[in-house]
Amino acid sequence: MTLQVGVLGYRFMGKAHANALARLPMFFPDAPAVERDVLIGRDEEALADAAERFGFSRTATDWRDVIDEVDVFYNLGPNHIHAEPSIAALEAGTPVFCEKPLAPTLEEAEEMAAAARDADVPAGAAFNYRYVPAIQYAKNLIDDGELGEIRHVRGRYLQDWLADPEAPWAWRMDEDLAGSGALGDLGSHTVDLARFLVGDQQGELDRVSGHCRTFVDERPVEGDDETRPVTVDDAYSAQASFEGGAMATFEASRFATGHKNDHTIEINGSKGSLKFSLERLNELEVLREGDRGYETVLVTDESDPYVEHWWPPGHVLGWEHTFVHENYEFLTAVAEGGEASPNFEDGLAAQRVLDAIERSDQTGEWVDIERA
Ligand code: SOE
Repeated sequence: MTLQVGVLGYRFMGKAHANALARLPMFFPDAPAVERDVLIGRDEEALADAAERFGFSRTATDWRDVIDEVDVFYNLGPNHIHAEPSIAALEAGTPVFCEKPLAPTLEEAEEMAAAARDADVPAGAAFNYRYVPAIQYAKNLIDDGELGEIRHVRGRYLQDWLADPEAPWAWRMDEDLAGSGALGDLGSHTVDLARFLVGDQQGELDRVSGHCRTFVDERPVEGDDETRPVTVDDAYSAQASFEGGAMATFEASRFATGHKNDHTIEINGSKGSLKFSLERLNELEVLREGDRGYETVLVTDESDPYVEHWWPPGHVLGWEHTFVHENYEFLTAVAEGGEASPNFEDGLAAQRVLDAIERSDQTGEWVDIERA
């Protein structure tokens, strides 16, 4: 059976996922067959152009008209439209793949996770960085006990696209549309990676102290004389603890001059350590027990996660491959009736951390993170 996929959103994420769907039959022959059926958006002209370029059969300007007609629904729109269409799809028994952060608010994330619990179909949260081969390699090292007991997790996600105060206003700067700023957009990735990598050993993050800051609170609207307020954070930092006792520090900024898309994570355990940087995503720096320094492991061998599907050793992969891998896993779960990973519960768990960081920033106190 060919899965008919409906995709809401045709800009950055629409392009990334459409590319992944197009690559699947070529590189993952055991992936379920999919048809890029319907592309959903509001601007008819832009939509028609995107549908042609991305290989979709048709378009729709209202998700309500097609949600019952597709086998899988991808929600790649801005954060404020994650909840309603995703919940409607789940209630119709349609599997959903939703971009991160799961929702603008904890309340909506809870409603989405509740809808996913009630539905008997996969509900996936699109945290693509779990699907970098070097990150999967790191997870295997930690699970095999190579790092011993984890003591520290240090994650930061740095960008600089807002350092210029004249950079134009966008939906990502509006609390009603995005929920939060660097915190939700970038911090959700780091929190998810931390949970993914050490959560099996350390449990959930349980306490947090957070700090958020907006440096420029008004921005020009492109092609207009108007300005609009920035109602989200430009940067955040937080310190946190895991139930198992490990300490974590997290940071993200859209004002980190010189950093374009710099996501790093470092983990120190009682026996060893590892360091990963998205700017060198084919590598993992590993320090094992007894070593005097870090060894740089090139994670491009055929035995490394997902690599056998691509090129011979040393022929490096890129950012877009993470989308192919996550689409492969999600669609396989759909076709085989399995569980999506990460799922809406993971999206909700990350959202609980983001919400606690904001509350801590407001009160100036450490905050306990809500439990499931
Ligand atoms: C924001 O600038 C952004 O595009 C995020 O929305 C993505 O999730 C991240 O992968 C890259 O940066």
